[in-house]
Amino acid sequence: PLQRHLISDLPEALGQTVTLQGWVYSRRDLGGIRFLLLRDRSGVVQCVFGKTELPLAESCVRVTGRVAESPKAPGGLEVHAEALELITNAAEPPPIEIPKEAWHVNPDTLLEYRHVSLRSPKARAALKVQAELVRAFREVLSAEGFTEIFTPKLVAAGAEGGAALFEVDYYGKRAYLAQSPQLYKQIMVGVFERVFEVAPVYRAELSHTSRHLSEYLSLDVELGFIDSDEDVMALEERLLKAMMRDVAERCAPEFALLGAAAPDLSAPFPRLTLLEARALVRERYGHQTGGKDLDPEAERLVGRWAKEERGSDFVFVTNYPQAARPFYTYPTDDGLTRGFDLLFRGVEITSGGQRVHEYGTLIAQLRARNLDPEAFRGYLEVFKYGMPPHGGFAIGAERLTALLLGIANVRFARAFPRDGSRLHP
Ligand code: AMO
Repeated sequence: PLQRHLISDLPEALGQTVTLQGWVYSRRDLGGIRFLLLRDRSGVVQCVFGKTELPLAESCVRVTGRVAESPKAPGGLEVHAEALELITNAAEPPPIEIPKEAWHVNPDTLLEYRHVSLRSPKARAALKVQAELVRAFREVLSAEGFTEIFTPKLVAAGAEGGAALFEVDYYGKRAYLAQSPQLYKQIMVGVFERVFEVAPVYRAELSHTSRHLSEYLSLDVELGFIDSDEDVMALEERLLKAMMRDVAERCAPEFALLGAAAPDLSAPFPRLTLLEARALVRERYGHQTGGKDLDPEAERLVGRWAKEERGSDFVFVTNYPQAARPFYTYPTDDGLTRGFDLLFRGVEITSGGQRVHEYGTLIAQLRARNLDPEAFRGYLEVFKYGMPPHGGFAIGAERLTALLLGIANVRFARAFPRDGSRLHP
């Protein structure tokens, strides 16, 4: 079999003849000498040719040559090519040129040609970091006794109230794409006590914001036998700190490429009740918030306070009013709930809280919201058979990734984003 080197291994192969495989990143003709920039999964290297005909950008090639030092080449190395083999010829030049540095085309064009623009080192770095975040999520939770679950995405009823549903024709009946695994992850607490899921969820969001997708990756957690939402927040803080530390270490090259700063994790995540948060943004920053929730500007200001006063990139906002939370949220006597949000760098990345675990209360909560208990039959039944006090949360993976890496729009933290106007590629 062919002894193939990766570009990242070349520093150890100085003076040796190696065979590389990858894509033609770019080519340059200087008359008697021709340069081919080769890209593989591990990096980029300059290959130097004589009069050889070089294939179109993005063709797949195999290059054999000797590794030499070259202070002027990217990475300080180049390959003096002896042979070039075409593996797959690019049929035509790519619709947009993949740049070495920043893109100079508008973001919509990048998304239109996402199948090609994804090959740029920065686009790839963002998805790589996301993959590592998800891996760390699984590892940390598995080590704490959680079991991974896989719940249906075709469902009979929505769980999240506010958010709009995508309807599907299900053998002549009406079904929906799941907005969240909420009801199923609760049922699964009755099976495993501690569960998590990594899966896409669907929100028919027509609003064009930089933080909403129609399909996003939800990192869901649910655990039983808790005392209150305090246990849930403690778990999430532990989890996120471990994920962030792990990923900052493993993905140091990606962070450097993207100019991203790892968050400061030394301080505990501060907590404010929603009422305190409202008062804070009003009194400290003169911002008036209406509505049931914090608006994006209020979130930004609460995030700023957490950073300036508590040295934290994260802040929990707790005790949301009942009117602002779905029916499954644990209500307290004061009209509030044990439901919380977590903000990261001034943007909500999580909703979570303690849930109702008592059958009668659940029925009352549904009725109070004019929801038909019949639509939730399968879910409700399980509350007759011993559900422990439980709670959990969901992290939006694209928001987490984008905020961590300083990416301004969640669309660029998903390989093929879906939104109100995009179903291709
Ligand atoms: P919620 O609806 O707040 O809560 O969603 C949880 C988190 O998911 C992310 N998110 C989104 N990301 C991208 N595009 C969207 N349209 C979008 N909508 C939400 C956010 C948000 O904080 N079942 C509850 C969670 C729970 O209580 O366990 C739920 O789905 O980061």
